Amino acid sequence: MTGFSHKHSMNKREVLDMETKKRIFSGIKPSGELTLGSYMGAIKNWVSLQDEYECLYCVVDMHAITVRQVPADLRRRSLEQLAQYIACGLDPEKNIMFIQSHVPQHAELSWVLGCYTQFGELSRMTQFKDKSQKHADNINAGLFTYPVLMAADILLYQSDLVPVGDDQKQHVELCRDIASRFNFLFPDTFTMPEPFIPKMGARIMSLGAPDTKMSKSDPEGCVILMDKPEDIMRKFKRAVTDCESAVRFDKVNKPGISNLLTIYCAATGKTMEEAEAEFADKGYGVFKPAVGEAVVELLRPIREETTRLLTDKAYLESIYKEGAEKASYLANKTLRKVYKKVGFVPRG
Ligand code: ATP
Ligand code: LTN
Repeated sequence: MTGFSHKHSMNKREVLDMETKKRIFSGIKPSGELTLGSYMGAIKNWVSLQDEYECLYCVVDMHAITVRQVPADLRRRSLEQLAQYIACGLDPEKNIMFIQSHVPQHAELSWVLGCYTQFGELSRMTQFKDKSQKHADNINAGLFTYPVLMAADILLYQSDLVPVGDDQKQHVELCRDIASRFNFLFPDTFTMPEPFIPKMGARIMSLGAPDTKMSKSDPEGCVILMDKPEDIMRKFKRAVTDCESAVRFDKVNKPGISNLLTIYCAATGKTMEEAEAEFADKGYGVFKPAVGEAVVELLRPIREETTRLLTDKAYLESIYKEGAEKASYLANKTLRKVYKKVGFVPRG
């Protein structure tokens, strides 16, 4: 499946951009609804990088099946997630947006890289340890080799930068280890990628338990992008705080308030000093609803635009089809090089 005519789907500007701009790859798995955490930790950054870089943003559905999914839900969420990428401000004209399973080179490179990754390295991954505890009845091989597929995602496109939240740093570091091992054996194969982690919002914590990451699997502590305003307000009003009354950033002693301040700053664009000054003489009763309102206003246009886009399935299909074509063209260049280097006979 690797004879390509995809060059034809790229115009001159796109080809030029690919030759001059640095490359970005990132993805989110459609294993649940997108959260405020994934927006502030990842997507917000994607949007800010789209002009300066050549970006590929992916719906990583193959990663999603490392935990059990209901097939119809996975299909629906994959499309919804693509619509949400666009609603968050990613321009399909500027970025290559696609669905991972549409580009078979991800799985192909993943197999090769798996043969250059050690069992011990994968055993040390904290996400694997967490997920195996959470899904003790289904510790499958895919869950274990998950970071190898992620390394394939990144290296396939010779990516320079990988914008992710803090929890993914370890996976990007493993990807770098795999790339340098491979490059040592087979020089000049892969570009060495760097993680790009935001200063503000790298790790948004659960509203109910501010010592754990906000995650889609915790409905009350987590705000999802499609939440209605009244749900958002309820979640913020109930957010866990502490028994003081001062609104000040202190991660160790005031994790709940510090998390709310971080969310407030990321939602409004204010600095921490500005936010602290704004609420200096106000109690939590004023502060918590103010954070809720800032998030309601941030998410309102995203929710409305997602709903609108989902009524236009033909448009979404045209985006992911074109995205997969362009991605395949780029992916194939790397895959051919890798197959040659490891000693596979060319198909001719
Ligand atoms: P799960 O809990 O099922 O593993 P998740 O909620 O961590 O999923 P992903 O979809 O895997 O979400 O994450 C997508 C991106 O968003 C990643 O780059 C991740 O680092 C980032 N991200 C996710 N949750 C947060 C968070 N709470 N704070 C900051 N960034 C986050
Ligand atoms: N592992 C990531 C999702 C992911 C990803 C990637 C992120 C899969 N492939 C490539 C950046 C680059 C997660 O669990 N959030």
